[in-house]
Amino acid sequence: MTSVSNTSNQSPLLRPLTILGAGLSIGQPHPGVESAPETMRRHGLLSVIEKLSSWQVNDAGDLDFDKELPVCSLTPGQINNVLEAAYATRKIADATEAIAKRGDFCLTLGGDHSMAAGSIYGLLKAIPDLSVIWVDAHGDFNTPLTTPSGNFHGMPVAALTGVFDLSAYPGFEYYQALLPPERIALVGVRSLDREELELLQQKGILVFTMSEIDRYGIGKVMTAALKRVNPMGVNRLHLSFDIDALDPAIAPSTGTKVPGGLTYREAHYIAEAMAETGMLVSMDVVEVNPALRPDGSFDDTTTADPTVLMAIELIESALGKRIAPSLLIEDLIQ
Ligand SMILES: [Mn+2]
Repeated sequence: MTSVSNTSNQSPLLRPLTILGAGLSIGQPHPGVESAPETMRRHGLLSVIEKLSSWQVNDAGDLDFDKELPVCSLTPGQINNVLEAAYATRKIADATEAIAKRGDFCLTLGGDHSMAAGSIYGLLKAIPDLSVIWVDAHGDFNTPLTTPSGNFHGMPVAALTGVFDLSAYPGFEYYQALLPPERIALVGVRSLDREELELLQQKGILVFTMSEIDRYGIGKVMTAALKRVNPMGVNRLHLSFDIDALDPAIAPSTGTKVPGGLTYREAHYIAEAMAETGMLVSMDVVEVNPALRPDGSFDDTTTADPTVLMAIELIESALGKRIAPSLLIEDLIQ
């Protein structure tokens, strides 16, 4: 941890929330994604959350993943940087477990999406009934045997649900798959490898692709996804939000762009629907890469990166920001 600060006065009316920077980048090939947590802070993330007047914000700073590790021998199939991934995953998991055990909302900022193999693993150790909505252009359901690239950010859902045994890989001996497949649903997907799709179907993991969103609308899709992962309405919820779920036209600074993504409002609706459950206890925001700015510049002091601003706005929606309360309208519509 590089810094610890408590930026608001303690109040019994405010819910505690801890921001954890997990700028992991070894799960994919593009440098820059590690700088997202600091860039989001510089663009006012903390004050934006405090303005919601619901949260007592604590910033746990950024985890440090630098460690001398031996060069790893070949593993069955391929996980690139496997020892670094194992070390970082454990560090992230220990941090999120501690935050959740304190009872804080845990907001983890990536980093690439491989960090969620750690964040959600740690959260599940503290909150065994946690259910997950995974918003993503991709399935993130490859295994070391099916991956075309060896990039760990394409495997976290498979690791979490135990479709392959991550603990068999060097450094990951500690790891356990703690997430039952029926407690995760994927939303916004539009790019799946063939074997990834077969494995998702075998495991019975529900995938709400962009087609379902086109056909039924995001409202019905979120109702169905939440019903699937939380049928009795009693489970606590985690939102893992990959910024590449949004259409690249509105969130271009990310490493693995796929056309035909979520609109601005669809993305916000997902975050709002999660907040409205009253059960959301944690969130990851990942794959924001400020080094991949649409204009090719690295200077974010003169013009703000639209993708960074989008990520901050989505966090606001997930933490309760509303255009207006909709309670009276709901009575009329139903
Ligand atoms: Mn992802």
